[in-house]
This record gives sequence, C-alpha cells and structure tokens, in this order.
Amino acid sequence: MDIRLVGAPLQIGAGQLGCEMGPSAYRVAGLAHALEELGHRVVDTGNVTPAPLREFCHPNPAVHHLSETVAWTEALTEAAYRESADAVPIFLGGDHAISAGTVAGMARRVAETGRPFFVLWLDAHTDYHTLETTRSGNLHGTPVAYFSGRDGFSGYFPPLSHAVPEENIGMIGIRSVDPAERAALEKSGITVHDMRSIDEHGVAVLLREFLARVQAANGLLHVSLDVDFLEPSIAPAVGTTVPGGATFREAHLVMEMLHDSGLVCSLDLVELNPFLDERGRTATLMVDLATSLMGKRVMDRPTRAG
Ligand code: HAR
Ligand code: MN
Ligand code: MN
Ligand code: MN
Repeated sequence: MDIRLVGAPLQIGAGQLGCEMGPSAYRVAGLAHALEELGHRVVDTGNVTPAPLREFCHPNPAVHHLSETVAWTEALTEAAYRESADAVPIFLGGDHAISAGTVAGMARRVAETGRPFFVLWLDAHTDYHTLETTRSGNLHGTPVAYFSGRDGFSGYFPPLSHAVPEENIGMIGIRSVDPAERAALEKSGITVHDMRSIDEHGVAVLLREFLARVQAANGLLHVSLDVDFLEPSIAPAVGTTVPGGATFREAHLVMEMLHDSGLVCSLDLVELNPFLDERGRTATLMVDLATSLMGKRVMDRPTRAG
C-alpha cells in the first residue's frame, strides 16, 4: 500500500501549547520505518504550512485563533485532497482542529469515487461545538460540527464541497460532553457510543456494527484517533485527559478490526502533546496503534468468513 505522512503541526486549537511538536514526535518514534517494515511504501510529505491570514472576528468573545484555524483548515483541505489521490494519507497532528480540514478534503476525494464517506471518531470528546456554542473557545472542540455541515461556520470557515452526513458518523470512547453538544447530538443522526456502552457490550460489538454499515453501503472510512480516547495512565501526553478511557487491548482490537475491514482510506493521529509525555511512551503507543491499523499482527489468523 502507498502511504503518505502529512504533518499538521497545529496547536492553537487546544487550550495548551505543545501539539505543534506532535509530527516531530511521530517521526522520532519511527512511524515511517514501522510502516515500511509491514511492506508499505511510505512517503513523508513534510509539514503543511497554512495559507496567509485573513483577519476574522467572531461575536462569541471566547473564540480565539479563528483566523489561524481557518487558514489551516483551507491548507489541510487541499493537502488531504491532494495526498489521497493514489495513497492512504496519515495526518500527523496537531490538535484536533486539523480534522476540520482533513475530513473536508477526504470527503471531496471520496465523493469522486461515487462511494459514500464515513467517519469514525475515537475520542473522549464529541468535538461538536459550533463557533456560537463553544465556551472555552478552543476550536479543537468544533471539527465534527463543521464537517457535518452544521450552521454557524459560514462566513468564517471555507464552504464545504461535501458535508459528511450525520448518519455516516460514529463516535466511540466518549466520556466528556458539554450540555450544548449533548442537546445538538440528541437531534442529530450521529451514532455516539460512550464508555458505558463499551463496558456493557464490548468495543468489538460496537465497531462491528458500525463497520457492517460502512460495508453494506460500499463506503470508505476516515478514522480520527484522538490520544484522549485512551486511558490517561497509558497515554499521558494530552492536554485534556479524562479518566476511564480505552485500554491498551481495546485500542489495539479497534485498530486490528479496522485493518481487517479493508475500508479505511485515511487516518488522523491527533492531540499528542509531546511536552506532556513520559520518555516518548504516548508517541510510541500511537505509532503502535497506527501500525496495527495498517496491518501489524502477531499471528496470521483466518478471517471470520475464511
Ligand atoms: N468540550 C470541551 C471544549 O469545547 C473540550 C474539548 C476538548 N477537545 C479535545 N479534543 N481535546 O477532543 O472546550
Ligand atoms: Mn479574536
Ligand atoms: Mn478530539
Ligand atoms: Mn478529545
């Protein structure tokens, strides 16, 4: 498989600085080499640079770094579209605001194939605020609202060529939702599986159900993996830790099932803050999860059908 690494060192979408160092940490942790060992052809395209700024101000006084985030969204939409022409892009964040652009660009790419586009959001948070509803003003809390076409971004963020239908979005790992997000999600068609749902059913059941929908629609799937999807004790390098996250094995199982599905067209690795890491362990774990998604396995095993 052809894989493109695309660095997206954005940090001002988060409340704390440091995600800018994320792409470097993945490179130091050996992501490209680990993928090559699996037999993939890997090209590191370097880091995206944002377009020149146009100054915006939003009536919500909490919103900060809007102009910068819009510039990054434009640049990343183009980069995602360009790098996915004949390869699987892996976007190295950067905070989760990068996904406004990566998902928008992938939606445009996948639309050309005539296949429906799906997004799997692995995160403690739903990131479903609009520019009006965010209280922190941290725009990493808004990408899902943007790429699913909610009102309140036009005039600021680039117009979407293809919004992702709510019915095509699945979230797993959720355990921190603000009241405005909850109210909007209840009215949306987005599938939200919180940690309780993982506890009750097991992550495999939830994921299998979602993948079956993608498969039945002959869809393609973008995966957005936020470090805080994981239990903080195994992944401390994130500014927004929430206790009670996915375990080492749950996370690996998710990645292995995603690989087996053959449906994944692109991947975001987001919210890694190397300043908060302990001897690179979170970066190393994220690299291990990415390589599991790309086919690393301990033993060969027959598929369920085989
Ligand atoms: N909902 C909170 C806010 O909007 C926290 C958002 C945190 N988001 C991330 N990415 N870290 O999931 O401020
Ligand atoms: Mn301002
Ligand atoms: Mn997130
Ligand atoms: Mn999160």
